[in-house]
Amino acid sequence: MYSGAVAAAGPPRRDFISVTLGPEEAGGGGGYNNSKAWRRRSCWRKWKQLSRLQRSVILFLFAFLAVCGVISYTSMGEAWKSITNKSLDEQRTEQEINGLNLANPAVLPAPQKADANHGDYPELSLQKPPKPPHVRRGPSNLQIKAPRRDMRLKTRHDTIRAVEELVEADKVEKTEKSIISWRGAVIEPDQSTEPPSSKIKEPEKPSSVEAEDQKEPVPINERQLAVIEAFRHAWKGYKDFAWGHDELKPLSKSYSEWFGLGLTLIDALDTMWILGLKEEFEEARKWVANDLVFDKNVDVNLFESTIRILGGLLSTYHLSGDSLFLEKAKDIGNRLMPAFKTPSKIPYSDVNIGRGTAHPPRWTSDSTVAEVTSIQLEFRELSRLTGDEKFQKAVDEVMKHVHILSGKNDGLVPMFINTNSGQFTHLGVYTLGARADSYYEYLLKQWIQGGKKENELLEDYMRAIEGVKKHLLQRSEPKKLTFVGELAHGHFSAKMDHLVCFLPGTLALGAHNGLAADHMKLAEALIETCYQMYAQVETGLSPEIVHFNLHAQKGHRDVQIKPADRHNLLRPETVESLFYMYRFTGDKKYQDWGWEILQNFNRYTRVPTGGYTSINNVQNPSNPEPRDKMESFFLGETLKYMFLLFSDDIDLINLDKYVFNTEAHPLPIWVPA
Ligand code: DMJ
Repeated sequence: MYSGAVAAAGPPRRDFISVTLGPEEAGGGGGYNNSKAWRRRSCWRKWKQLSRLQRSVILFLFAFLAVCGVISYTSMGEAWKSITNKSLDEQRTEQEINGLNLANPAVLPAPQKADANHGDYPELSLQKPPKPPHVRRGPSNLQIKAPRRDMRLKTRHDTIRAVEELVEADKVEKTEKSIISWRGAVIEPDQSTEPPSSKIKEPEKPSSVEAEDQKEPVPINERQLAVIEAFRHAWKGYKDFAWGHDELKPLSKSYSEWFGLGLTLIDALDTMWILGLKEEFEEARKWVANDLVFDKNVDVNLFESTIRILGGLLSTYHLSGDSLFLEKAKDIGNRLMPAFKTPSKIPYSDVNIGRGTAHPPRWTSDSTVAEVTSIQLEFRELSRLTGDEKFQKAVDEVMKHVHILSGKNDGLVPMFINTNSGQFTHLGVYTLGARADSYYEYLLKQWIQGGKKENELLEDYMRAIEGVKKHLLQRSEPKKLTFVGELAHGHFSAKMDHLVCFLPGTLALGAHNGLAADHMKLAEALIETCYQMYAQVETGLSPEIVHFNLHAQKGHRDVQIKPADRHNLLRPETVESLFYMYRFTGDKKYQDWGWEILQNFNRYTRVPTGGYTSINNVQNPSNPEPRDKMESFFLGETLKYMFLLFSDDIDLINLDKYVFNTEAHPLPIWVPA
């Protein structure tokens, strides 16, 4: 209790404070006076009446409240500043860091699950990207809040600086995470993927970087660097003379159009991602965002645009997590759908993507079997991502139809199918080369994509490989190379397209997935043959087609080449198979063979001013007769498989998580092994 009387007698020492406004005090010896001077005097008097301890306690309380005020003001102020002062550009950059969909990002959008949604993935705090020593570990939201004890001692300026440092450190950490996702393509396909029948309606977030998969990046080796150099050289030519067009003509320093859709650029997107070519990727992404328009009155080939454009966009979406690519994939996917409006539901070969009309080639109502049965991986994936079953339904129907169709020979299919009747045509000719090749490849790969449940696909694949063994396998002289020939109306021909060299890789992939071990033996024999198709030729490059020697003749090699077949289009099939063989066996000879091939591409097909060219004559090292064309698959497939072949990192597109489409675009396996 405090009273004016006690106060007048001199303040006793008290250990507590109590303020009572009694009547005498209200009067205060002069009655109530509300003037400022009276109030000031009265306060001052009361202050003087307090004990030293009481004054110290009050002063301490004020000081404490003041420090708290400063702390909350500074942190609120920072937050407020970031909300109100942030320019649009800054906000866009931040959204991009978080993996949101925006056109023209300043930096490559980081994969969504790597950097975004920290709250959803608390395990991300366990990741171990290398950090500068001053950066704290732990979730970024914790890092920004400095411990109160430290903060209390800081002046306002110090406090702001400390917060800035921590925000800066958080930014560094984010940047480093995205760098890791560049090197070694550690983005993993979504582990919880499901076949589209049980579909989710929202587009799925494509990539997840699991904490345990955040390994240290595997350093790039010399051979991989050589591939990067080759890619850059090819890209320079494309950029300088053909930017935004379908194909580079490196000698005439111009371009050719096929569909007018920037085919090379789209085909090369995921290669750039895998090779870690960030700047090139960003530039290409800008083109896709600003200039890639599908609303065009143009006829495109259903198969080619599916495997190159749709496949390229889908895989780039999965690797980068950037939804721009999914939007574009949906757009082209929808525009290709009119192809399936045929009497038999076997699609037409050509679609006008602007008009929404489709038709067969002018001279026939047939489609080729490989074309209608090698678009499934892409359309099935599009269904899974969009939740729209129409894409998968259309392509599954084709497979079901072909599954029961008569006209096969021990699982081997003819090359043509009629879009009206749905029947095979030109019966009696069987090849694993042009027009049938990827039918076999996609039987196995769809089975893998769908989690190895679709038994009809597996049955057809196994039966076909038995058919190959029974009807198409032979051995050459003098080296006794095992090769895959052709059968025409009961007559065997020792002709083998370079295209058939996809087969060793596919067989090895099947064996890796638990199929017969003798498939691997066959793969080993066939890849040796494919290598010899290069090694036995003067330039060390394979021709388009070879004929194998069946009878030992002095001075004759196994590989014979006809004048019409001696061109090389920079095709990928052999390096593709070398890649699979190296992945599954670890035998370095496959890398060495690939290295020889790369050097020969550099020797005979490289154009000094930029780009690589197809050649007309692999038998003439002094004049291989450049053709003046760089096919889009050189960047989409050949160089990508080279880079992967030379890598010792099995997580660089892990084959238990991804399946490559026939244009080398990796798509996720729905239920990974
Ligand atoms: C590519 O477009 C694909 O690999 C297709 O399956 C076959 N032809 C070329 C490459 O040779």
